[in-house]
Amino acid sequence: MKIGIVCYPTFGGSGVVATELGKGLARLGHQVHFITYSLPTRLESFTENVYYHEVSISSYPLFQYPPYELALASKLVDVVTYERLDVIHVHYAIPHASAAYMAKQILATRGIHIPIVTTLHGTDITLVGQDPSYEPVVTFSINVSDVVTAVSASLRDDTYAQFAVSREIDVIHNFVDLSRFRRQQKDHFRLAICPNGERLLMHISNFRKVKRVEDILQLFARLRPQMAAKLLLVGDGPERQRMEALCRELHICDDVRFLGKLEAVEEILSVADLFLMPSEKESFGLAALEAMACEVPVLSSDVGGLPELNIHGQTGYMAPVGDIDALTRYALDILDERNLPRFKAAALARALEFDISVILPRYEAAYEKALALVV
Ligand code: GMT
Repeated sequence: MKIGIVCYPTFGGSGVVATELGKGLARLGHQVHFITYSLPTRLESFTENVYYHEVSISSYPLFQYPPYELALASKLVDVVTYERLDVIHVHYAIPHASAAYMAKQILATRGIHIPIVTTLHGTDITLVGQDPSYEPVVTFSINVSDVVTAVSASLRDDTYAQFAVSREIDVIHNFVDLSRFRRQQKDHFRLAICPNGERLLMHISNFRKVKRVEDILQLFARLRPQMAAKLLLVGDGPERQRMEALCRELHICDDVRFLGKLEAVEEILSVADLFLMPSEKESFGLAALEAMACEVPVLSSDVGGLPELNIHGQTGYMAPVGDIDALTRYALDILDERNLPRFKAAALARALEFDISVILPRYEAAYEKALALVV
């Protein structure tokens, strides 16, 4: 099959899922064409059956906002026509689903009929999509997509609850490639960060407000006097500077390191004892799954799709959003040497259920279903 994939190419779960999916499909022999405004972060090297088409946006003094959606639709028309794609798969509804719909209409006038599969990822539904400046277009483009998938049952239910959508939405959980994400021997990393055998807590995100990084710092400030520990914060984003200031206020700078963006997160995850995800909203929590694949238990909030991944008391714990006392108590429990090995083993066992080999056939089935609708 020839599949066009549209996604955000930057650091962020939806782009990671789209890119790993495309690479996985290519390994199975499908031809995959990525159509984005820059090279997706995880599409680092040449891969057989993978093609990349850059959406170029020409500017003009009249445009305060260059119309990206039109440039994307035009590029889709071009790639579908000349590469003879069978299906377009868009990740994150805004503005990809509506751009794909426009391309589909233009192609139909040329006698080319192509189905659109839309995957909803999270804030396109739970946050941005509900803004009145986008809502009518999001609702429409979900309704006119040929197949719609959501990355958790929680996100599917949110879509039904918050939009005038009654069509079928298939749940296809996110996945991890366990041949890449697995615990590696990185003793030198570990020694450099925790020279005296301290426990290592870790967080990876885009440092948006919704990730509640301040809860992690508050938790760590309470845990630190009770346990020798270090905290590694990986990633960057709008909240980072405020969080650095909070570290100073809480007097925990000596034990906290901000690493910034990293490509090979599986290497750093390999030395962690606990992954923290206290988010206010989280449709799935891909970074938590990647941590579990590296045998790292997860302490998360109990919102959105997190209960579909993190098993309370087994693979880690979940606490209500903002409940720092509970988070601290649970962190101490997981990190207790009598408990840690059991949590680590359960985290890996759970991750195996979300291996790419389990989930990828579900996307292939979604494409078949979409194709059957247009022929
Ligand atoms: O949250 C965002 O800002 C968008 C998106 C992204 O691109 O990172 O994240 C969402 O999609 C991920 C992949 O499906 C999910 O694992 C994340 O839980 C989800 N983020 C939220 O729901 C906040």
